[in-house]
Amino acid sequence: MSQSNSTARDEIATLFNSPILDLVYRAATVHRQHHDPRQVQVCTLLSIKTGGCPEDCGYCSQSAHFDSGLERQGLLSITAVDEAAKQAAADGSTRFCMGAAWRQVRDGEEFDRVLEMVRTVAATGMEVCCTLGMLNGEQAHKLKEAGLTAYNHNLDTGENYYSEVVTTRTYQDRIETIGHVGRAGISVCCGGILGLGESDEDRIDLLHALSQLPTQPESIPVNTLVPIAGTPLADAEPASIWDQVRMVACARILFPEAMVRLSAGRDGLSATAQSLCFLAGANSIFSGDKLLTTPHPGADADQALFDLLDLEPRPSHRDASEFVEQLEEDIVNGR
Ligand code: SAM
Ligand code: DTB
Ligand code: SF4
Repeated sequence: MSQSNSTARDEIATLFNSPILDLVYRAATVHRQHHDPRQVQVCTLLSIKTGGCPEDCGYCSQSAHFDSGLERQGLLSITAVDEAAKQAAADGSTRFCMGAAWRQVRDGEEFDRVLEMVRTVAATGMEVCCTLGMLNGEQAHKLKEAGLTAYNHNLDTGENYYSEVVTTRTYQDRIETIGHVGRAGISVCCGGILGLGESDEDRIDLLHALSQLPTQPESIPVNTLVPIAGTPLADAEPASIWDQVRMVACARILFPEAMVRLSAGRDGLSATAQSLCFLAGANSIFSGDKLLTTPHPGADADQALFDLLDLEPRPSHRDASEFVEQLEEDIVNGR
């Protein structure tokens, strides 16, 4: 690690270890300088290919290495995706994310169908995100041409702890895919999971790794483990609400312009706990009563929460090209 990298990590560690109320206050201030705090983006997630994944991510219901009892589903039809996307747009979502339980994208009929799905969703006017596992530069360009806004590929945890959770790919594999995504002009959605048995040092490493990515993430999902029976992490010690608030606040301070997405694990959070996360800078949620495979609060509970807190669904985030322009402007101005 170079001197500047270790200095940056020290600064992140100091931030991470600051008293929680100071951290929330600072994050809330940054949040208000860069975003309208009343607006929370509502996104929809659709599993376009479910289960039977060759990877061994120890938290995942979809890995073929563990018996979670999940029913497998082959790649959906374009019609099914079109219907789900139109429904999501009608329900007020402004971002539609399609997830496939693949180790990597393979060229051929299925990838061509995914490209068509991207075109179909883009036609609704929503932002389009995909999470399909590893991909190469050419595949990233094809997705960009089809109209993809963002690609989700999480680092999940710190590099030192990663091999305790996943053995079928490396941290470097993840970073390479993210590099292809950024170079193709697709915005990077990259975050992690809390509650894998990781230490605070691993969480600081994750924040540091995010800050060192070849393209800065425009979107940072903060997931909390939804324990899945049959997986190695089924009985992991749950992350506390303070762990979640701390991670959200650090992400907000370190990435002021990014969307910080309160993602998996929201089903277990009270309205009070979620309010703290919004105060600390979370400004996006997934809607619906199911995430990819796990239960989620559902539209009625979310509407009640928005009413309670006087929140409103945020319109579409600017597109990737505007984001890249902003980054270039920031670099020129030394920000
Ligand atoms: N297969 C793709 C990949 O490897 O990137 C994408 C799908 S995967 C479900 C996307 C992310 O969901 C993972 O990186 C992880 O952070 C999160 N995730 C998966 N299972 C989870 C669980 N049980 N609880 C919380 N988050 C989970
Ligand atoms: C992300 O970081 N969180 C979302 C999205 N990316 C694809 C998915 C979470 C999946 C949670 C587990 C499940 O429902 O299977
Ligand atoms: Fe497969 Fe993604 Fe689940 Fe890992 S997280 S097992 S790559 S679907």
